[in-house]
This record gives sequence, structure tokens and C-alpha cells, in this order.
Amino acid sequence: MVFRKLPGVSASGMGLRLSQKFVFLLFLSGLVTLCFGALFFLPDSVRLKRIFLSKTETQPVTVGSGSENDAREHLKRPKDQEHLRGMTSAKGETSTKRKSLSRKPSVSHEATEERPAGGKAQEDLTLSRSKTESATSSDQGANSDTFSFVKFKGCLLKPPLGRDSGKPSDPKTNERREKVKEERVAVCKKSEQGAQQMMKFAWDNYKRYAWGKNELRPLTRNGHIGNMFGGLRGASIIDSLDTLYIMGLMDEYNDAKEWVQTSLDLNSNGEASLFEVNIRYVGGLLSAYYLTGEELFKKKVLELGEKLLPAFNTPTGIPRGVINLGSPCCSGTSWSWGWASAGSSILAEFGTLHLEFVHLSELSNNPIYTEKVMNIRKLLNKIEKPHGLYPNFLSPVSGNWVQHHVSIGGLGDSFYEYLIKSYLMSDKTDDDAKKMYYSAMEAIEANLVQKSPGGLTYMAEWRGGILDHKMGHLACFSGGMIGIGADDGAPEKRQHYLDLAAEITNTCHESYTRSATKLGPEAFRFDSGAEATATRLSDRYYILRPEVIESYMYMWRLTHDPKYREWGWEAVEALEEHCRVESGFSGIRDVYTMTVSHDNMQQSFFLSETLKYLYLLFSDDDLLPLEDWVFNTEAHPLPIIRRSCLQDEATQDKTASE
Ligand code: DMJ
Repeated sequence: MVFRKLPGVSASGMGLRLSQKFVFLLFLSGLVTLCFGALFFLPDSVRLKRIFLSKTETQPVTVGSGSENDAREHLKRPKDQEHLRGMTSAKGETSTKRKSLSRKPSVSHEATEERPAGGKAQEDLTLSRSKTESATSSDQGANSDTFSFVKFKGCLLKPPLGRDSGKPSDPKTNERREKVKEERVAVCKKSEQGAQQMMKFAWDNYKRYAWGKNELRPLTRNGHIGNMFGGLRGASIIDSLDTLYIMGLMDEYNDAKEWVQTSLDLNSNGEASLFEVNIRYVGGLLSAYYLTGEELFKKKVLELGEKLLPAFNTPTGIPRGVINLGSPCCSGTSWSWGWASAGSSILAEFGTLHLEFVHLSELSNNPIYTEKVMNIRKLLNKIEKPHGLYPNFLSPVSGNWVQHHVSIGGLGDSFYEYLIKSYLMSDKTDDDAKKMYYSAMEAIEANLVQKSPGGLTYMAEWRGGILDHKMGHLACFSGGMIGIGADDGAPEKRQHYLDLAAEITNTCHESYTRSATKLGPEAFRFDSGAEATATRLSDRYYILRPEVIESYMYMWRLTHDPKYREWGWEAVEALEEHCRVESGFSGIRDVYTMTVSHDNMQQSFFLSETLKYLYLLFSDDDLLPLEDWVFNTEAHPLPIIRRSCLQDEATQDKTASE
């Protein structure tokens, strides 16, 4: 730049007029500011930048603001972070992986249309799935306060779908797995329908006859809406998203996704169960998001989560069971179930929100969801528990127990499940949940666990001190639950818990083998000479429930005892023989008779849970590894939150750039 000499003014500073000096200084300071500002635009690796800018300025902001962390006091730092190092081996590796992922072009779902077949199937599958995953290319949270999907993926120990989508090396097991998923294995007894196997058959019929409704009525070939979800629709679609995805049924997954995009209406008027909407819709959308990174699912689940909050507006903060999500007149009003005594709320309902709500806070960066469920826990911790047990009914007004009925089956079940899973999902930092779970287990063992004269271990129900020697099908999830909790209690009790888990699972298997159809009844008894059989007509039905198979799956993963896969296969054969009808799968009214009567309902949890657990049972353990995922009570996988890793990510970024 050339400065022209002004007439009559010497070039020396002394010769300049005051106003000229001022202009010159202004120009100089502008130049300095410009040069310094330009530093921000240099790549991270340029030395000058590192000299001039402090550490904090170069680090991207991570998930979890101060206030959010306050609300998550229970999520303390893990005791041992060594395993996280293994995950990222060289710190730069994570960062590089992340960068290359985010460079992928954003491809919409038409890229996933090819369905794999034959030998190249797995390769194609991975490809088509990864194209779907590229929806994350514009990772909105990568450098902001919002959730970063890419960072989250970097904190998983293993790839969610395993090396080869969980394909087992043993051909017989692989054949069984294929049968649970779709076609190709002609072992079906009803040969006409044999071309299409379980998940694909169930899904195709739902799509054909009940698309957009909540469930399929497979005999009458129409849709069912019911009254559990208020005005919400498409329960089978939301419940199937993750199952379709992990099975690699990508055309079907894309149809489901498109329905969510175009037709899922969350402003529906009607009486919805807070619990059911949470475990199926919130759980289903969360899993779909965490598996695929599709922003659509995140957007929808956050919208829905917000609509659930008014249910907590009670004197104690214990939510009521029913909520209206809909029209401007009634949105957010909530009330208790008419059948629940004295306007009470139900333990298994308000106690089965924790996993999903913690993830809602994670995704929204809003602590309110975690606060709501922590408040429930606080109250439960405070009140007196008869013999250390948690009764099933609690008043949301007074915060007191309403009756002394205790059950690990219906009305109580998933409350216990969510205690141990909250602990596991917090990367084993949520010590309150841990304490509550193991002391509840002690009380259950002292008061409910029984041995029958024939040597079967079971969980009785407790009515104010009197035992009812009955175990519900629902209670059969507890084999798996006790199994996954075995490692983290007192070390000397590890084997004891594994044995108890195996015994309960065995009893539930007995309830299946002792029926004519080899499917288990809704409830079985251990009195008046009965051993794991239903004695009442009203308990003889089977509605495609998953709990027994769920325990097989966990016990297989924990022990690798082949009997669990054999038991799972027995269930597949029984389902095929008795529950498969021309246009889908149906529950049956009496498991003890071979001339079955169908109930004309393909429950959405059949697609979400029963078939998913069967598929996982016949897959390698690296498909949704338990080191990274916990399943919500509707079998929707949610990732373990590795707080320290999410925070360390920023450091990794910086180190990588040096
Ligand atoms: C599912 O919706 C869930 O597993 C719930 O926790 C209990 N009942 C059904 C399946 O039986």
C-alpha cells in the first residue's frame, strides 16, 4: 500500500495534524483487528492459531450444559474409563472416523431401496444401511450445545450391528434366524404361506390390511385402533422401525419411515396411556433415531416428549396414568385410570419412564425430563416400604401407597426392570438406581420367591402379607432381568443371581412345555396340585407376548448354553403352528387345546419384542451388544450414556488437530 505525501505536510509524525494522526491510528488499529480475526479462519493445525487462542476457544462445545448436568447429579463419572480408551484406540482415530462419516453425501432413502439377496446379502445390507446413516452427514450438534449424533456414535464401544449384522457362523442357527426374519427357509407347515416368514409376513399383512392403524386383525383382515394410545395411530409401525432396521428389511423400514414423515400426527385427541405411549412411541422413535441418525425421528420424539409433561402436574409430581395429547381444548389434561383404586397411579406405569426420559433430556439438552423422573425416584426412596417391598398402587395426591399388592408381574414388573437398566444405561454411575434395585431384589427374594413341591422356582404375588401362588407370563421377563443384574450386586451373590435367573427362566419354559400347544398361558399357578399350569379358564390365553423369549435371549447371551436357542426354536415352531393364520399372526384363547381359537389380534409388541428377541437369540452377540445398549421394556434399544466420553470428545478433537 502506498501513502501519498499530502502537500505541506511532512511525513514525520510530528508534522501531521491532529485529525490526520487520528485517521492514521484508526486505520492501523483496524488492520491489527483484521489480522487477528483472520486467525479464527485458519485450520486447527496452524501453529499461530495454537499460540494465540486459548484451549477453550478451539474446543467444540459438547452435550450437557451446566444446568443439565445439575439435573443429572446421579450420572457421575464412571469409576474406570480405561475401556473407553480401547474404543478410540488412538484418539485421532475417532476424530478421523467422525470426519469421514460427516463428509458422506446426504442420501435420501431411495438409496436404500435395493434388498440384499444371496451371498452378497450382508455386504449389500451394510451398504444400504450406511447410506441411510449418511443422513447424519449434517450433524447439527457437532459444534454446538445440541446433541451430536456423530459424537454419540464415537462413544459406542462396538458397531451397533456387529461385524456382519450379527450373522451367526453356524448354518443351522443362521437358517433359524432367517426364518424369524423373512423368506427362503421352507420349514413352515402351512406350505402356501411358507414363502414368507415371520417378521416379513407379519409386516406385509399389517401393511396390506391395516396400514396406519395401531394393530392388524389378521382374521378379519382389517385394522384395530383400540384405546391405549388416545388418538395416536400407527403403533405397529413405530414399534417395528428398529426391528426392520436391524433385520435389514430396508424397503419395509423406508415405508415405515415415510409414514412417520407424512402421517404420524401427534396432536391427536383422546385418552392415551402415558406408559404405553412412552414405551412404544417414545421408545420406538428414540431407538430409530439412535440406530439411523435420521433427524426426523429426533424431531418427532422431542415433540411427543413435550406433550407428555402435563401428566406430571400433580401435587406430588407422580404422573397420572392417562393423558390427552390432542386438541387445543384438552391438550395436556390427565387423569387416573377408572379401574385403579382411589385415583391411584400404577407402579409399573410411573416407574417405567426413566430410560426414555433421560434420553429425552439428552437429545433436547433440556433437563426437565430427567428432573421429572428423578422426582418420582426421590419420592419412592422417601416413603416407607412394607417389608422393603414396593406396592403396585400409589396416590399421586398424597404420595402414599393405596393398597398392599406387590407383584413382579403385571402392575409392578417394569419398575424393577428400569431400576437395573437405569444403572446400566448410566454407564454404571447411577448409584441410587443400583441401591434401589438390589434392596428391592432382597425384599423380593425374602418375600416372593418360592420353590414348588416339584422343585420349580417361581415369583408369587403378595397381598398384604398373604401369598398368592401365581406367576403371570409378564413376570417371566424377570429371568433376563436378574441375569443382567448378576454382575453388579455383591460379588459373592453373582452366581446366586445367575442361578436364580436360570431357575426362573426354566420355570417359564416349563409353563410352555406343559401346554398342548407349547405356548405358555397368561398366568400359571403352584397350588391345588398345579405346577406351572393355568387352573382358571380365564388365564389360559396367549397373546403373542415376548417375556419368556426375552429371558431366553438374555440367558443365551450370558451363558451361551445352547438349550436357550433350542427353547427359542420350540417357541418359533409353536408360533408357526398355532398363531400363524392366513393374514398374519394371532393370539390364541387356550394354550391347552390343539383346536385353537384365535383372538384375531396381532399385537404391536409381537413385531417389536417377540420377533426381535428371537432374531437376537439366533444372532451373534455383536448385534446390539449389551456393552452398549439397554432395551426398554418394549425391546427398543437405547444406548448407554457415556458421559465422560461425550465430554472427552472435545479433548480428542483438539488432540487430533495438533
Ligand atoms: C409390552 O408392551 C411390554 O413388554 C410391557 O412392559 C409389558 N407388556 C407388553 C408385552 O407383553
